[in-house]
Amino acid sequence: MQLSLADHYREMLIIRLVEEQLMVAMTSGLVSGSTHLCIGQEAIPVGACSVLRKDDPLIATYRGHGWALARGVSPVDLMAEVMGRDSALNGGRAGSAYLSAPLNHFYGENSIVGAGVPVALGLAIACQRAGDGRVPLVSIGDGAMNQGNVHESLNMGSVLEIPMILMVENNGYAEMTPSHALTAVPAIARAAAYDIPGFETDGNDPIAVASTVAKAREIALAQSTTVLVEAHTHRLAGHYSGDVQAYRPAGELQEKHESCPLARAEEQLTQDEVTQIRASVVSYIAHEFAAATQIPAPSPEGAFDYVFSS
Ligand SMILES: Cc1ncc(C[n+]2csc(CCOP(=O)(O)OP(=O)(O)O)c2C)c(N)n1
Repeated sequence: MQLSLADHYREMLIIRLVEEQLMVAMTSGLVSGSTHLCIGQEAIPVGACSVLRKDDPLIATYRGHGWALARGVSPVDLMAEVMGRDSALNGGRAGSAYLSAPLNHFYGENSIVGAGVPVALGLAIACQRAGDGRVPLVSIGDGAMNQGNVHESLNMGSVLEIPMILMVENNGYAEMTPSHALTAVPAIARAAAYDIPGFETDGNDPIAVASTVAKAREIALAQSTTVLVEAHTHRLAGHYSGDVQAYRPAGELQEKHESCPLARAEEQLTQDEVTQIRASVVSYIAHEFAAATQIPAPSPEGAFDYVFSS
C-alpha cells in the first residue's frame, strides 16, 4: 500500500529532527566520535522502506540513521546509541556509524566505503536459497561506485542472477570532492555495463523513490537479477560532524535547502497539515531525546560482553 505524502512527510521529519537534535547533543559534548548525517536525503530511506517487505534485509553506510529509523528503530534507541548509552540497540558499542537492528532486519551500517555491497550479496544468496521472496537492499553513496568490491558484487549478482537492489544515493559529493570530479560515468551507466536493469529516480521525492523501488523489487524477483537504482539528492550537512564545508560554492546550501524533500513536501501539503504534523513530531522527538538522556552509560564490567563467543 502506498503511503500518503503526509505520512512520508511525518517519517522524513522524524529523521530530520532526530539528526538536528543529535547536532545539538554533539555541541553539548554528549556524543563521542564523529557522526555522518543524512540531512537532505531523508526521502530515500522513507520512500524505499515504505514499499520493501519488513523482512527484506537492509544494509546502509555510515550515513544510515535514516535507514534505521525508516525501518522502525525508535528515536530513543537510536539517539541513546549515538550518545554511547546502554541502548536497546547495541548497548552503546556501535555508536553512530555502526549501529544495527537485527530484529528490524537492519543488518547495519558500515564505515568502509562500498563494503556493505558484498555483505548484501551474501544475504541475497541466502534469501534466494531460502526461496521466501525476500530481496535485500543495500544503500551506498555515488563515490562508493568506484570501489572494486562494488564492481565484483555487481558482476556476481548479474552472472549468478541474484535478486538484490543496489541503491546509490547520489548526493553530489564524495566526502569533500564533487561527484563530477571523481567519477567518469554516472552510477546508472554501470547497470548497462553489468547487464542488469537500472533506474534513476528523484531522491528528494519519497513517492518517486517508493514507486522506483517497488518496480526494482518486482523486477529483481521476476527476472532473478540484481537491480541498480540511482537516486539524485543532496547532502545538506557536512560530510561528517567536523566538516566546515569550505568546498561548497557560495549559495549552494541555500539553493539546495529550498528543494530538499521536506521543503518540497511542505509546498504540496496544506498549511494545516504541515503545522499539525510538525507540532506532533517536535514534541515526540523532544520526549524521545529526554528519555535517551536518562539511559545510563554501559557498565565497565560488561566491556567484554559480546566480544568472544562462548
Ligand atoms: C575503503 C574506504 N576508503 C576511504 C574511506 C574514507 N571515506 C569515508 S567516506 C568517503 C567518501 C564516500 O563518498 P560516497 O560514497 O559518495 O558517500 P557519501 O559520504 O557521500 O554518503 C571516503 C573516501 C573509507 N571510509 N573507506
